[in-house]
Amino acid sequence: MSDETRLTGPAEVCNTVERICLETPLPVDVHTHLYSARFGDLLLWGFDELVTYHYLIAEVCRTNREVTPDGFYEMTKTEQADHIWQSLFIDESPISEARRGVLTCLQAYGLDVEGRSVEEYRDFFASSSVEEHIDRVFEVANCEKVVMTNDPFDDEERPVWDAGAEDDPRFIPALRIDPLLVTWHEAQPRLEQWGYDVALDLSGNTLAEVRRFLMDWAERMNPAYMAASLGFNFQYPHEGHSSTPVIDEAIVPACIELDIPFSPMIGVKRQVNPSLKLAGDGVGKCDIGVIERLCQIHPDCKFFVTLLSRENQHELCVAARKFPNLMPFGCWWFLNNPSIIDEITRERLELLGLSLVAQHSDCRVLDQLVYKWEHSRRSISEVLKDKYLDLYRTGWTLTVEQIEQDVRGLFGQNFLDWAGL
Ligand code: HDL
Ligand code: ZN
Repeated sequence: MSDETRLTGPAEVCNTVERICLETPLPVDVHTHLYSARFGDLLLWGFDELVTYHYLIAEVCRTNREVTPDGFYEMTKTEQADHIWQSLFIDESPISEARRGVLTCLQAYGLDVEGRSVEEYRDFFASSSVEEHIDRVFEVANCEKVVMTNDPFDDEERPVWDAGAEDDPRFIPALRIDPLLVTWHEAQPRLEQWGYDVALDLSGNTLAEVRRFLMDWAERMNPAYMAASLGFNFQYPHEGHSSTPVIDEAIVPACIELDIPFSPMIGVKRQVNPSLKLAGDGVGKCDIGVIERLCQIHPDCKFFVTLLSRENQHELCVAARKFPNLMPFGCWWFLNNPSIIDEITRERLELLGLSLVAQHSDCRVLDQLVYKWEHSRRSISEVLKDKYLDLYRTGWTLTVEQIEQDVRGLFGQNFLDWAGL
């Protein structure tokens, strides 16, 4: 402790915590939908992609009811962006989190937000190559690495993996396997087509072959974890449903053999409004018992979990107290808003201390790495100020170095250490 920098006084505690939260390099953003440059158009970036983010599509379809969702999707990307910009930014204050985020990005790039010139914004992005812009975004966001979402069932993505492994160390693969658990009836014929001896009724060698499929893709991708987004009503165990033996006999054994976590992300209520397409999903409260039973039945498997319902987040904290193989992460999707990040981060620190990953961005557009983390850093900073002040008031000695270590952990180092990466 002798050569560490002790904090003396509440103001210094608060100022130091804020500085560290805003300036700590992000070790890893543990869940995104970003891709490295080699994936081509799968990587979304630039003004029009920012403004047509599916969160903003949902907002424009409720705000400007003169254009129906069908009418919106008939527009070109540029027309969609112009429509959203006019309806959600010019016609009314862009006060929602997803709207404010676009402006945070423009400001971070040094663009004239007050000028409101879409032409200037489009020209800015057009003047960079994707490689240049990736470098810029990682620098502005002060981010070291992101975890992708890589789907072997995606016909656009699979050929990129056929061409070789990921070679940009900033982009860590994650093996996304929803179809194995959610739409087995669609996954089975595709696995068969790819040479795996699998039957719809899971008979014969099916579960060993699913495990071989997972091991083959793990060989190709070297994923940080295996993930699946599961509905709010997902059951485990689920009597008579294919998902349970697929988990028990294929996914979990493969994760244990690979020594990587399985990441069930639970709570989506799919397509509550199908006309909104990707923007049409809702949220439902899941049975936390699914997570408890996974952790209890498979104590040798690591479970890296985020849940979509606000109520489930508190239950997840309690479950994590019971199972050391359970690591909660992020304020996912509809939870990724300052008011809820605040609540979730407080209850996590109060119940778990620092053994968690406070946030992920879920970015679909490269530029969101800038705003989602700028916003989250500030939200988390406000919580940590209170928590470290509480500690300070007990007479506990606080040091800059300890807080730096704590924050780096919360921002993703805890995942890298826990997953052995
Ligand atoms: O399933 C997921 O990973 C979700 O994050 C969905 O992609 C969702 O559409 C999303 O983008 N949430 O932020
Ligand atoms: Zn996601």
